[in-house]
Amino acid sequence: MRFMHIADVHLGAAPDRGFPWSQERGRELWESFRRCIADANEKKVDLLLIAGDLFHRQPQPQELREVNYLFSTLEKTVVALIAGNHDYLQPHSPYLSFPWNENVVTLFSPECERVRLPELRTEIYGFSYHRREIPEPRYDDLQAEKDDYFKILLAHGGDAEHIPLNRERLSEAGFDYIALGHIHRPQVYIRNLAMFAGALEPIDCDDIGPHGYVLGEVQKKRVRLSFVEAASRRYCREKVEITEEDTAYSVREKIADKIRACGAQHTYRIDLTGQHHPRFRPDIREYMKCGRILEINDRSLPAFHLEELRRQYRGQLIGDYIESFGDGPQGTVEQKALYYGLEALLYPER
Ligand SMILES: [Mn+2]
Repeated sequence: MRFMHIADVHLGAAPDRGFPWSQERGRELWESFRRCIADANEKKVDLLLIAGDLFHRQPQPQELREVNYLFSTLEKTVVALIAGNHDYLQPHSPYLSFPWNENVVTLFSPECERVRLPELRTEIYGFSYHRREIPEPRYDDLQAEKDDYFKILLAHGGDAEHIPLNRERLSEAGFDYIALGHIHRPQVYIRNLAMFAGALEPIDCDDIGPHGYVLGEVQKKRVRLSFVEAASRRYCREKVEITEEDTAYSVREKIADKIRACGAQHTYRIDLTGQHHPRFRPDIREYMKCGRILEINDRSLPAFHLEELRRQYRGQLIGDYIESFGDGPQGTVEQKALYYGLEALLYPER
């Protein structure tokens, strides 16, 4: 038996709100989901597990028709689905009344259900969110039945407001695989047993690193897990170091080079570090045009040559000011005070 585990697709979201590519990014989430379904066919996956938050908010009936159409293109795959905290089941949720294709199994009860798939000798346990938050550790008391079926728990949560998880309890609950959703960075939660698939596509700038899905290969109740990168973009946080020689244009070139090297398709937050010429001013607005950039933080410091300045201005205000810091500034606050003060004294016209 081969399964694919995805989570947190967040269809209906438009990430990077306010940036020119935000709408297009919303379409990319759909496109990534469509590719995933095509992969499931190509890889002859028996079971597609969706561990909550397929939608970013309440799904519209038309959106469910699209999703269901994609499910209907699966040649031999059974789909198992729960609702998470974003797409939780309100009393009149279109999720509940939707006429799903026959290969779709929904675990939409607020209480744990068990679905048996005899042709796969597999059993799936799980339940859905019916409210936005569930602070109770609802997975702690689950126990799988003992028989020779492969037991899967489909679960969503892992923080204080969304079903806190307990590693020990989960590892002793008798499941053979635990398909987790909610935490957006893909990660192993319990070795060979529980994984967060992570968001299929990264949704906000904290979802750094690769994103995709988990593939599982089951043989005689033993599972081999692998992660497949499937997202079309990543969020990256990169440093660009400035030197005293740099000018506004050379810094722009450095940023453009960095983005070229790491991949122009990705979305960036850039930190400028190092030391700039005391009279240099970064042109952040211009630099933002170098790629898909969400934010540029200038953390560079002016390259003051303190010894030289102290000698040059001995007995004058500037010399006294430097000397008032003793052997040098202690900590970042003093350092900022020294640099701001020197800037004001040396370049009062600014
Ligand atoms: Mn969630």
